[in-house]
Amino acid sequence: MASYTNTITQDTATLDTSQYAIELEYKYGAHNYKPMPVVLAKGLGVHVWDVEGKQYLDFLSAYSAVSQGHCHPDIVAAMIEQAQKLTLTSRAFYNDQLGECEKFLCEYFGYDKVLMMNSGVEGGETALKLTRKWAYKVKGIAPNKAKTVYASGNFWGRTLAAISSSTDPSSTDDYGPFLPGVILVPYDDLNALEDAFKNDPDIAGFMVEPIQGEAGVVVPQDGYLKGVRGLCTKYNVLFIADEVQTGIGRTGKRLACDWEGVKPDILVLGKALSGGTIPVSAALANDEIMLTIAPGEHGSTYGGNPLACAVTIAALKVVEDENLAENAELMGQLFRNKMLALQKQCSLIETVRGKGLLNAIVINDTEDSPTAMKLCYQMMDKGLLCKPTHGNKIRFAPPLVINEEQMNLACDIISGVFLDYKM
Ligand code: IF1
Repeated sequence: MASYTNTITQDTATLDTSQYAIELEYKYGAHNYKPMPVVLAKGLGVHVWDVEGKQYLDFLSAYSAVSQGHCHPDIVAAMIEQAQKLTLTSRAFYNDQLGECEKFLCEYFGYDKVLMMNSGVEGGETALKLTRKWAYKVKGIAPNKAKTVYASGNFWGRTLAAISSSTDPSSTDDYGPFLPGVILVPYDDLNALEDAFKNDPDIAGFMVEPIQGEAGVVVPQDGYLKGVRGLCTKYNVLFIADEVQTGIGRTGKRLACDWEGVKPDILVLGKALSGGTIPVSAALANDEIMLTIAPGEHGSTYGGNPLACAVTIAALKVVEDENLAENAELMGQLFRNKMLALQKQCSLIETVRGKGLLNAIVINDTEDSPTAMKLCYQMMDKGLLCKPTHGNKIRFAPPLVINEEQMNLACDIISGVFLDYKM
């Protein structure tokens, strides 16, 4: 492990392997991230290894994309097999994988149709465009008047449409002007949502994360999603669930919406849809919504490419074959129980929260304090990788393939670091 430096200090040829990789990125890459100083070269299951060969438990799993574990053999095999046959045709022509994958996705998640894209933010953008088409063609909103509601603290990506609904200055500062037609309501507040719906007949959709990830794993009260479903139906507003982070077993069910037995009108998926191999996202909806978009009106060069399709089917089969949602629920309970026990001994911990294997510890300190980051550095030294979000919150989201022994070891590392920490 190398220390972090802000400048190129010496001839790169004399640096150790980690330091060299870090300085290369710093010199030639945009500075839009500030990674922790660990340079990873290999991954398998819940583990990753740095260039010096040190092993770590990965408790970030690429922001929940690597739910099936790093380099899952079934997913990699499907990827290699398809890569040797056909990778990309564009959507100017049919390919022999797309229909199979679309059928698989529709049957798996229970929708009439799916529209495949690449990154999560494109999935969200697709949902938003579908919402607008539906607003004009089905709901009957006057041209260019449609609005969409979001919850404050939301995160759905980095494009201008996505940050137009953001309440986080680090996402929005100096990027204006923003997309109009955005209404914000507090998260987990059904009264505020109903007030918004009641006061504006031009509202076409409400896009919401069933658990807010970026905001620090904010779990709404039981009944919130049911309430959202009820209000959206009552006011003829589309319920768009952003399950890019919470979907595909992460929270202990196939979808986080399944916890309350609700079905969104548009479901957005990404991340674990391809198990961390290549970017794949999707928006699913029934015909009344999906068929409002006609040929030529939306798409992407890579969306629905044969490689993505083969990988997606393999990645979802792994989730079923290995009962990853059930495992996430069991291992998540183990994690939270151990961390709640730790909290009794450790005043640093304000809150332990989460569902399945999407969890966070809120540190008893201000948002601008370096405590959470220092704790993460110490856990890294001890062989566990995780990262703070919004200063004083640490997210713990390992691959869903984690077993009890690995979880116990991780909890021992976390407990040791918290108990030894000196302010
Ligand atoms: C970054 C956090 C996670 C998402 C939800 C859509 C997207 C995301 C609920 C867009 C993406 C990311 C992207 C990553 C950091 C990250 C993140 F740290 F911001 F909070 F996961 F928790 N909906 N989340 O969480 O998906 O276009 O990125 O594929 O650095 O931006 P994408």
